[in-house]
Amino acid sequence: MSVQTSKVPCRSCGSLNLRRFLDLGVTPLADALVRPDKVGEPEDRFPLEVAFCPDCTLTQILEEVPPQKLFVDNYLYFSSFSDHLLAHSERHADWLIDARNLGPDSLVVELASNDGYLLKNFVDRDIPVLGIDPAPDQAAAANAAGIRTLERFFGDEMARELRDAGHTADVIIANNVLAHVPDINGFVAGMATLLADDGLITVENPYVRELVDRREFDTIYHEHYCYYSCTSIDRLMQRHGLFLNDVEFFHNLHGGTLRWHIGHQNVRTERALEYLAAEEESGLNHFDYYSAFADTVEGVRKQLLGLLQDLKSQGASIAAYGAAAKGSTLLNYVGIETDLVDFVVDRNTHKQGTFMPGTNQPVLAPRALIERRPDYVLLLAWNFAEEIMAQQREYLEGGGKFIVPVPAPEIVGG
Ligand code: JHZ
Repeated sequence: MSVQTSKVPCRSCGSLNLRRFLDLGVTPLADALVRPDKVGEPEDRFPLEVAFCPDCTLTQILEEVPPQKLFVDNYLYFSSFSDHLLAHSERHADWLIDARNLGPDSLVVELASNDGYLLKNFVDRDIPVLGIDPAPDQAAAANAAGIRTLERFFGDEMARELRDAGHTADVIIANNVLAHVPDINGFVAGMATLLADDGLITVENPYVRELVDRREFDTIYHEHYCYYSCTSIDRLMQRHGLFLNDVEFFHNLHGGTLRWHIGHQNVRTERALEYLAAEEESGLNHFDYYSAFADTVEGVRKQLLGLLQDLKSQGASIAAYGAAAKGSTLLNYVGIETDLVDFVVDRNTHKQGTFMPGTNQPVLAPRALIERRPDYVLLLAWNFAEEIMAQQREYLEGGGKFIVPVPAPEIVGG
């Protein structure tokens, strides 16, 4: 694989110096779970290659699948299926209400508000909200629950419409969405347009440092156009007159998540400065940090495939937990088909009855682990390991074992 590519411009700064460092093959779309009547039909597949921009430090994939295909047609991800995420979101809302003194005259806007899992905390306290999300079923679920939601893609044009209609946001929340946007400059320009002069934006996204250090290669898929650090966010925000003022880190959320506090004024905390300095010192802002990642990922692939093949040759039965997008990357990249893993369970009722993209395992309800008692369960949703293992006490107490695939395959329980 040649590392230099000049054809694709950086999504953030437009540089033509992107350097490729990882190729995960040509894979199906990670959330394109296959409906029973479509099994066996050809699936769309796209190259999945990752590159680093030496000019603004942003890591990104080179392929651009149209967002309509990813988030509107057949998008089954509902945020409300994790208790851990719901508890995290409630704490976030409580903190914002206190810190920003929010009340009946405030406006909280959430971009990619999904089924209203976060905004409901504000609605419960009579604080006006506006959710924006292009996914039809999720937006409908939010509206049905009384959480005002517009079924649209957000960008600067929409922000201007809202502003012209007299709306400005005291708080804008953008969790796990900035990675999902192809036109990040249009998106951030829109946030700047919509934010009140003294307003606060909080953005959450998995940390690219953890992706590399904790070998979370399976979080790479076509929905995630970009993989952020504080430095790449800072440069993106500054281009639109916004300032990165504070940084928080949540070790246990989606494999290590950053929350950035952003506003129109430059009031940078010591903590933000420390994060930026640490990124420079650790090398995260330079290509060398990423150059060995492809070998590392290939090592995990071989180890996991070898482990599953050994267990299978000893007569073990293996299932998987979590029809997650990251699960799809893992199964497809490692090459885990139905001869190794028989079925996948997931408690998202919208995903049950479908089949994993590319590898064809049926998605069943979690009770299948008790009914069928596989010897091992490959934990595809490893980011919720604690929550899932607590729920699966009966399976574990009956002698069942989990295989946690990253950072290195490990057998837990039994
Ligand atoms: P989950 C999602 O990624 C989607 P995914 C998205 N692309 C993104 O950016 C990241 O999150 C951050 C199920 N589950 O959320 C629910 C159980 O069955 O980790 C999900 O289908 N039982 C927006 O899809 C899946 O597992 C449980 O107890 O890779 C987890 O998917 C819990 C907690 C979850 O990631």
